[in-house]
Amino acid sequence: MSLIEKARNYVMSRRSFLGATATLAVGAVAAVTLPGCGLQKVDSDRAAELANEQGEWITAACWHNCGGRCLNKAYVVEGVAIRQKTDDTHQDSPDYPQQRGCARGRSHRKMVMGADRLKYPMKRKNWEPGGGKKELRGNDEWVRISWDEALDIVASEIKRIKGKYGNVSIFAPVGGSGGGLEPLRVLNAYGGCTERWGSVSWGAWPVVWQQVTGIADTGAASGNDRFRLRQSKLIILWGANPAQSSQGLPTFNYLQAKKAGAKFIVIDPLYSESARVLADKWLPIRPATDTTLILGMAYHILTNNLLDQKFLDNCCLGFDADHMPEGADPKDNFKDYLLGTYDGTPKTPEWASQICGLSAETIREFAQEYATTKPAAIISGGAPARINNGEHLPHAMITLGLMTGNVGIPGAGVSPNMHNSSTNAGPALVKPGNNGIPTVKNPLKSSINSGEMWSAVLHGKYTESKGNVKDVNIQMIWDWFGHTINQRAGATLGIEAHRKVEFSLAQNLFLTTDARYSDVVLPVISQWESLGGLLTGNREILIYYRQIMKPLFEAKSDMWIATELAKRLGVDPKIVNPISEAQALYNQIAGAMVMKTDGSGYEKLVTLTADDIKELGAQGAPQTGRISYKEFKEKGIYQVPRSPGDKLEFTSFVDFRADPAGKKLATPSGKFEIYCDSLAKAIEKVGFTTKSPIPKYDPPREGYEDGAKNGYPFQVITIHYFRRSHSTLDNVPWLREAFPQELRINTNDAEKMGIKNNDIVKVSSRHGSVIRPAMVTERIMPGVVALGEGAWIEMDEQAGVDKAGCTGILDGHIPTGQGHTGFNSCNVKLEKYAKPLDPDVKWPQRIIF
Ligand SMILES: Nc1nc2c(c(=O)[nH]1)N[C@H]1C(S)=C(S)[C@@H](COP(=O)(O)OP(=O)(O)OC[C@H]3O[C@@H](n4cnc5c(=O)[nH]c(N)nc54)[C@H](O)[C@@H]3O)O[C@H]1N2
Ligand SMILES: Nc1nc2c(c(=O)[nH]1)N[C@H]1C(S)=C(S)[C@@H](COP(=O)(O)OP(=O)(O)OC[C@H]3O[C@@H](n4cnc5c(=O)[nH]c(N)nc54)[C@H](O)[C@@H]3O)O[C@H]1N2
Ligand code: SF4
Ligand SMILES: [Mo]
Repeated sequence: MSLIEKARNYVMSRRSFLGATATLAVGAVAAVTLPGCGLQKVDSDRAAELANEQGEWITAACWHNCGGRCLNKAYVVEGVAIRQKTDDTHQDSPDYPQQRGCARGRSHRKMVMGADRLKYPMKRKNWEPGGGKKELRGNDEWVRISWDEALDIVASEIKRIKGKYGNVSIFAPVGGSGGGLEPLRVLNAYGGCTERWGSVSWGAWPVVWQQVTGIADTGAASGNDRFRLRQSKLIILWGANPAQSSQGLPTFNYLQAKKAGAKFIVIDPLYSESARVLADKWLPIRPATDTTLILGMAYHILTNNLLDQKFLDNCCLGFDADHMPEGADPKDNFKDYLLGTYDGTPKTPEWASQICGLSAETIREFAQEYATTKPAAIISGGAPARINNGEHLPHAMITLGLMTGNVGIPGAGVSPNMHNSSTNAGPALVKPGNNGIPTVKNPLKSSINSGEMWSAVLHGKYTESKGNVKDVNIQMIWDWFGHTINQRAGATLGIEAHRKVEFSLAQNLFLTTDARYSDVVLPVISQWESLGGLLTGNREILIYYRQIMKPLFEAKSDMWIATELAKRLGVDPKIVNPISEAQALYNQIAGAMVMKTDGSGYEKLVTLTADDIKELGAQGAPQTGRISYKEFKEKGIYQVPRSPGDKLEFTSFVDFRADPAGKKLATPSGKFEIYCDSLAKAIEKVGFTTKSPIPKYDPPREGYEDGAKNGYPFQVITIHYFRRSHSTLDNVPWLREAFPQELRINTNDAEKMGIKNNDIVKVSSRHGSVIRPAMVTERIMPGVVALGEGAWIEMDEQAGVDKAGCTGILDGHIPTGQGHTGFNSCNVKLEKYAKPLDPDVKWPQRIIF
């Protein structure tokens, strides 16, 4: 009997023991977890047994929005992954490194085959058309239902809600991690829906970067590739922690730059893992105050004649009164703002020090070092800009680089270069083809910002644009490939909103927070159970992962669900699902392109014979490419050969710097815009807050200044965490054990409050409370606490606290700026919590059937 069959039988027998329904009241799952459940039990029992059996190493997807991308291989016996390993396709070397995975990737087996996988469609016991006892969402029992019943319920609720309220009442808040869009295909083909908009990821970077530099791509197009980085003399990691948030290769690449002589300065409230590995100097700064540090530095640079005046004159708009755009008030230039000529406040290091917490002396020294070391690179994560009304931060940071001319030179630059392009900026050197599935457009123009979506559901109003408040009556929420309640600010309102609507639906692999507060839950397959696909990562790699196992239990793909719903809604299934899965995969492989070694353009990557095409089960013509299909399939990766000095190196803005008049930037002035009218107008148009055309400090809502005055003496930062990719993988017991979800608090603060290591602390913001054990450490500055984002909400409704420490509970539902979410501007107060709390690794898993 195969392992999967055993697992099936095991779970089936438990199910009959438990009866046809199972309870998953909040915090009451203990009944179903006793003897080590289902797959994991069988998995561990059989792993040793199968260990010597002949299997195959197959490239397995590591498909999450994890900030890296590595080669992940599974040893598959009888259709079961019994072991994992990472890249050993070639010898490791600094110039041609292996693409090695992290602890999360190497634990994937425990997620995909987790005992808590959703196995069958389910409905809430007290559900009725229109909602039934809606207040029971999150506390009701689950009833297993057939796929037919599940799809019939979903289709009839969609029809009913459309008939009664119109398509606009169906809310499909597309995920932050940019997952599949299958539900949108069917909804759009059926008349449309209301969507969600606004970056929940890169903070204020995207619109600022685009308007000020003219480049739309925020991450990959900014900075240096890994070879050019080795030319840097000084690398400033400004609120960037690649060792944790760009796992895989980047830290290794930074170490090569360090070996080549770069000095590292880390600016971060935390003495982060990256600081530990790389930093020559650590500058602890109060969260959400970085703009003041930059202005203080800029003042020093200006008043000490450290400017690159020629670069400013030729390449930038708006630095001083002589370089302002036509029609603008000359008084509104940046130089006079720094000097305080008209507002009476010079932005001196002393002024900055009061806000950011670094001494004026430190600010001067840092400014002096930055301005006199060339080339120097400022590399920022999203974190310092992930603050309310924070557009001034990226604008000021870019301006600092412009003032010293540290831009457009190999090894220099200012960039939000993080995530999987970290340490390796530049156009993709290898990329997949288009899968050939056309998008289905939403006929409605209805979309609500993340910072207003829950209040819109609860109160029926949202901002469409400046001065344009619209009514909306949301009656259905459909969550998929995103963790909508958990991963957005204002999670308490998210729960209320889910309890208010007439129908709430989730499709996922697990009983996530969204699923828990839904009426119907649909189990989906993981990528390990799909036919396969291509994954991009850093610019040098393309991963080809294949099917590891057949779909587990009754899990189905998102596309299958959308297609079946289309049939029930009278929509042509061909619109929703126009080509086979095999054809879509083939299209990506056949269309994959690789940069020619001389950098002059792309050529086909994969040679495909008629037999290969047949094996792939697709239609197409044979073609010649750089590598054979067999090699691509067996290695599961193509990695572009590189060497220092090759024609594929990259530094942004080199061409522009060399010829500013000929190679203009795509901004209105053709230059970098320190005075950026289009940015100010773009922000104003959104309708939440305004921004000056120059980078003026504008204290963020719920930033440092706001909390100290109002009874919230601490600031919380919500960091991307080792344990998981956002919320994904949070349920893997190995990872829970290895990386506890702790509240980091400074030793002096803890002492003052009588808090010791592992004491349970209640953290409260204006928006909600969580409890977590303390990790008392000198590796965080006083006045700041840190909590990893992504823990799955586990409400103790009586006490009004989330026991898991989900940061979405603490962060406010606050729309500002370009409509991004400001997760790192949040004020909290702390108190010792009287009741004990078990480590979350000991909590029952969310197993229903
Ligand atoms: N392990 C892990 N890695 C991930 C992810 C994940 O979920 N888990 N998610 C990925 C995704 S989608 C993204 S967008 C990226 C995000 O990547 P980042 O934004 O770079 O990651 P963060 O952990 O939020 O913050 C980086 C560092 O900034 C510091 N910081 C926080 N607030 C401030 C501030 O106001 N000023 C300064 N100077 N520093 C500050 C933090 O202490 C942290 O050390 O991470 C990616 N990588
Ligand atoms: N407080 C706070 N919150 C944050 C952040 C922060 O710094 N602080 N960071 C933010 C950032 S940078 C980002 S990018 C967002 C990420 O926000 P989200 O995208 O909402 O978060 P994920 O945890 O990545 O959610 C992915 C979900 O999709 C599911 N899934 C995976 N594969 C499939 C599939 O094939 N089909 C379906 N239907 N589901 C699938 C996973 O199980 C998981 O539940 O979070 C943001 N949230
Ligand atoms: S960094 Fe991402 S892709 Fe790489 S192993 Fe970890 S989770 Fe997987
Ligand atoms: Mo993100």
